[in-house]
Amino acid sequence: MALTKNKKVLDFVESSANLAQPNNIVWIDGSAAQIKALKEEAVKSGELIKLNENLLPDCYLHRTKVNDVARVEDRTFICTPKKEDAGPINYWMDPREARELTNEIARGSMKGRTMYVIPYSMGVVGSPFAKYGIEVTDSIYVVLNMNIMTRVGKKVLDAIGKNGDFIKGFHAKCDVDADKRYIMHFPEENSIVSVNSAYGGNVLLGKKCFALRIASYLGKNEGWMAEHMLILGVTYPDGEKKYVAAAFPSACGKTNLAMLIPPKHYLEKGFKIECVGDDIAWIRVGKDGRLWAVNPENGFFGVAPGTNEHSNYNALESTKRGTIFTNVALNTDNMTVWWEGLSKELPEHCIDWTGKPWNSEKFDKHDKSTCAAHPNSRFTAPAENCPCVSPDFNSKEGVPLSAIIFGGRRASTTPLVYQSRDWNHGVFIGSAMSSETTAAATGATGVLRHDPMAMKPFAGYHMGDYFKHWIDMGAKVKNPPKIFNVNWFRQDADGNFMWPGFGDNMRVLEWILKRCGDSPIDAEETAIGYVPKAEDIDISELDYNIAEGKPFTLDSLKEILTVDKEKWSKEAEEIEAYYNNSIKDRIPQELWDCLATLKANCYVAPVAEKPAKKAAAKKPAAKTADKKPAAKKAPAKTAAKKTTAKK
Ligand code: SAT
Ligand code: MN
Repeated sequence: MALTKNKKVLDFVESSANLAQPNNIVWIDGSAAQIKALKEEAVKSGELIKLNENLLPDCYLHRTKVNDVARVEDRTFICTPKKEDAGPINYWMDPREARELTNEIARGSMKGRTMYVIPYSMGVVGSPFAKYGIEVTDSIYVVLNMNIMTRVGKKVLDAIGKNGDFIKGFHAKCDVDADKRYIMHFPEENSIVSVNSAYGGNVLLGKKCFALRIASYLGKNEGWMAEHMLILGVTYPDGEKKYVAAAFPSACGKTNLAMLIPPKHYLEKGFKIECVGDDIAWIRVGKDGRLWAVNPENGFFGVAPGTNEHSNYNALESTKRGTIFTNVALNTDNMTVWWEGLSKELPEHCIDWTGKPWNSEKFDKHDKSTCAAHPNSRFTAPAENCPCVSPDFNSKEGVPLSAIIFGGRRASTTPLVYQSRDWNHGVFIGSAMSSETTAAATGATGVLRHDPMAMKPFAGYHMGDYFKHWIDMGAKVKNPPKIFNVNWFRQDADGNFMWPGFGDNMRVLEWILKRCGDSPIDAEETAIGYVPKAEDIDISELDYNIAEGKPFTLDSLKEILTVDKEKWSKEAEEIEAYYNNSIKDRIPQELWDCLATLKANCYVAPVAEKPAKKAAAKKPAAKTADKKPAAKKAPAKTAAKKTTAKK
């Protein structure tokens, strides 16, 4: 029975049903009894496998089809009437064409099946940040995941009220046919359509589709921001709290940073990290002239491989109850789950993520296809399970940000940490981000690609306008957060990581926050921004060895803080080529100015010549100066070694 009198909701449900022709319609009220019954039904049908109730209470395993294991960026479209509004780095389709195409695919696809209507809220229901959605779907897996990842049920319909608006989400599994898979966004119609997939990021429509693609568009129009960022709080020994938000591409360690456990001597002093969010931040200007952020989600959709009690104790604990695992391996001896990196011992009897028997003989550590768990296997865990979840997790106002951090996987060039000179320069740094690709999306992994603000696959409109929105937001805030860039992934000549990462990232966080107060600690001004004086990063009790017999010393730290002007000069060319050839237009002048400064700062004068003071700064000059730069540098394939770690 319909749970609302809102005509727009009723019309949407009716038109969806008319199209997909389900046998019946079930409204998700969010009650424990209804969720329990759905789990039982899914276990009966084989869609979920019930795990050991004593060891993993209320936990389930789900396997997707082998053709459906990650986001499909090349089948994800922004459907704006004008192509240029989607911008040059989004896939675009005409909205009418997109509707016709997906209607054709979805027509009658739910015959003999049930259509579930999920009312959900991104953000705490009733908070000024909250936005509501209705997702219709024929997948119980989607219902149960949405019930963990968002706030679901009747209370959302009550909040939408009789006349309120919402984001329409239509999902139909159809035949899970990869050739007819489409994830369509209609930002101007507040609407999302997803067909022929049943994998997380493609079908949990509250997540990337709504909370990033549609929300980034809404944010631009309404004066706020939707970002691919974790949010964490640092509690100091005296009880003071500071918050940071950090953007990293998918599967680059956001969940690990968000739930970091500081090194022992920090804990002994009384430092604590609290997790507000691990993937998405919605950010608004507060009355006090600062930026305030909330995590619109209610759970974690984390990458399983590599997660263990040392790499991320808090994430692992979060998965111990009420969790749905997707595409991990099943340990049939005790009906628990396993994935590469969970433990050194391999399970004796195990079924891999495709449902086939697996044992250690099958495993070749150089061949991902022999893994028991898919490299992008996931856990969907309630945030409330997390031992370090922030007491501010459900705050309606969110938390004030002291710092924003950008980061990616870079084997060279980018130092461990540096700070922008000001907000606009910080926007430039974010716009110039690049990172090696991971298994979170289909396609090759380990390939260096530009990923501005980690939003390449998620900005719901023109990337140039998105940069402009960042610049405009900075102008609106009296006390904007300071902006930093970090790189946990720098490698030495032998391909070894030079920084331990994980809990030791606390040392970098501490420096970052020391740069944010009223009387910031000193730093070195370099060609690219402010770099720490090596002595100012605490490396005490750091027992990480880059190579056998070589302890981490001040010199090791100095090495990963170096800024090589020659490399940065090439980086500047690369950024210019990206601006000119990929984003093409609508790049704000402020960013061209920052690029010109970078070029000038990295200019290495030929011997006996005077260094040029400033490079030609204006956009047209920059364009003509670099007609065919993209050809210069093919995407670098980096050493496969160790690149899957998510520190
Ligand atoms: O698959 S998701 O898009 O939900 C996760 C990710 O890629 O960050
Ligand atoms: Mn993500």
